[in-house]
This record gives sequence, structure tokens and C-alpha cells, in this order.
Amino acid sequence: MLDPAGPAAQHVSSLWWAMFFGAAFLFALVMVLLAIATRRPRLLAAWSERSWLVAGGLVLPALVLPPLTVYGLVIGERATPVASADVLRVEAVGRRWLWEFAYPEQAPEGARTRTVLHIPAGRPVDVHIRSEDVIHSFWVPRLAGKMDAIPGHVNVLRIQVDQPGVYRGVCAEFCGLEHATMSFIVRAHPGGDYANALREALEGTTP
Ligand SMILES: [Cu+2]
Repeated sequence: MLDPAGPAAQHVSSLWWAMFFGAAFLFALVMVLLAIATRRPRLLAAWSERSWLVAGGLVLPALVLPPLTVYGLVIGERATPVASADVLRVEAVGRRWLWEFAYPEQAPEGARTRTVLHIPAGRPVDVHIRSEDVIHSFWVPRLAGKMDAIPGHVNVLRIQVDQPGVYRGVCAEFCGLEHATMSFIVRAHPGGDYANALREALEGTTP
């Protein structure tokens, strides 16, 4: 998650670091106050109880929380898939306990790959996620945030990979005894090789 491999994951990572430094700053501030309180209590007594409550309980949160909230909202908005002509559509179906992937734009109905999702590098991909039984969650930490796989409902997650390679994914919602083994792989092929690679992967899977 902290080693992002695409634009969506980059946003998540930036938000994580912003939250981390925000929290680290507050933690350091509280520790400094604690140290002063134990060593030089008179320094702090100069402020009335009321001033401490107003400064620490109102002013400080008002300075810290709104910027983090706004930043989180902006990042969330950017992670939302917007219509674009270049987007490739794939389908991810979760069920206890494996992921299957279909390619409605590239392959005939029913052709699916198991536990390996093939995508082209350098191109946005909308993953249409659903479940055939309980709630699962589709998560490729280096590519994007998590998205729930819900029975009877399709959620769409935009992913994009900058470089060809192999990216590990997991089910991020406890879904039963073998939840921990419900992992998968995203294989990103160079754009020009994608059609061939997918055809090879699908060979023999068409019913
Ligand atoms: Cu699951």
C-alpha cells in the first residue's frame, strides 16, 4: 500500500502519509505537554483550565481536522471512476473462496480466468465487482483502495498500473474459514501484448 504502482494507489498513499504526519504531529505535541507537565508544572499553570479546554478541545481540532477531512474528500473524489473512452472493462466475481475474472469486451461470455486477473499496463481498467454468496472485498494494495463485493449488486473500482508486472491481491473482508487463502494476482501486460496474453490465458476456459 505504501509502494503504489498506479495513480489510484498513489492518492491512497498520499492520504495515508498526510494522516500519518497529522497524527504524528499531534502525538508529539501531547508528549511535549506531558513532559512539561511532569517536569515544570508551573509553566502550564500559567494558563487557566478553561484556556486549556478551549485551546486543546476546540481550537486545535478546528485547525487539524477540517484540512484532513477536505483532503480525504478530494482524494476520494479523484478515486471515483469517471467516464472515459479509454477505459477497459473487466469483471471480478468473488465466491467462497476464490476470485474469477471475466472479460466482456475481449472474450466470449463464460470465458473466465481463475485467481489471475489480466490487464494491460498504462491504461485505466474498471473492475466491475460482485459476489455470488457472501460479502467479500477486492483489494490490490499496490493498485487501489478496497471495494466490497456484494451479492446482487455491482461495485466499480478504477485501477491502473504504470508498469507491467505481477501485483498481489487479497479478499479484505472476512468471509468464512478459508478467507485467508482467498488471494489472487493481477498480471499487467505491456499494452501491445495484452490481447495475445489474454487469449493464451483463456485458452480452454470457454465452455
Ligand atoms: Cu472473501
